[in-house]
Amino acid sequence: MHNVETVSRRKLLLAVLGAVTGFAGVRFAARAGLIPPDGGAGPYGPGASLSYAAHRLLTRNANAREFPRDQISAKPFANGEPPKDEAYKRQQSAGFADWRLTVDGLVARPMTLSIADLKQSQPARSQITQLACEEGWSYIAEWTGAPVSDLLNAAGIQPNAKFVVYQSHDKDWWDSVDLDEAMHPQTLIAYGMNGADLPPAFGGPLRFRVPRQLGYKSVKFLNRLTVTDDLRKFGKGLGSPGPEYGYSWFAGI
Ligand SMILES: Nc1nc2c(c(=O)[nH]1)N[C@H]1C(S)=C(S)[C@@H](COP(=O)(O)O)O[C@H]1N2
Ligand SMILES: [Mo]
Repeated sequence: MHNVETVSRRKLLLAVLGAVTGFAGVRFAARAGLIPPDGGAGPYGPGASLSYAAHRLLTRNANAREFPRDQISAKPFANGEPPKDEAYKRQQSAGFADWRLTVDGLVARPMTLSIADLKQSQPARSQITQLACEEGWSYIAEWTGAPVSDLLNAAGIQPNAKFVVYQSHDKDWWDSVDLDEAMHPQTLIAYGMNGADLPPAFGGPLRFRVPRQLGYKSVKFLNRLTVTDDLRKFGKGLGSPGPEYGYSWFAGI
């Protein structure tokens, strides 16, 4: 694994040069893992690739801001409603005892966990962070959950793994992050919010919470994590449905 120190400013400079010098530079950036899987297909085009490269080189170990308790929003905004299908409603009335999270793909030990299993097998982490929607609104809440890194380490990540794809009970919603983001200590599988169980309106019973990126990457009603070496194997191959609609795959803030 590279880190900020070894992947030096020189490489960043080269990547920047690549962005202005064209093909050879782009090939270099691709080899160094500095091009997002949507290839900067979003509205910002190559600028989005440059932003990804800069984040990856300079902020790999940086944390999302954490807030003091008195900053927690009194009225957090739930964007949308919980799923309306019978299967979800049945789960909800059973207190989500039958909810399962599957971890599969490039792991040594694929697993399927209930929420009780998840709480019991993984240490809990809490953090007060902001959820920021691309539309401009945001709120601050305390999130509690299992770090994705702990869960993936328990499953045993295979050496060729590069991304984690995560899926929702909401079939149209899925997304992915690179392994740096997945293994970052603030990236959680959240089951708690502001000291209570994560409410359905906010993605209960489980949510992928990735506070270093925009709200749309924090997929609600989470039921599956798949470790992969290649995002082209999923959906239309752009890493998430977002880039099809003009949102960039990498949504670092
Ligand atoms: N399953 C699912 N996850 C989702 C969404 C959704 O509609 N369905 N909306 C996304 C968007 S665009 C944002 S900004 C946040 C909103 O989170 P909130 O409901 O906690 O405000 O959830 C994201 N995760
Ligand atoms: Mo959003």
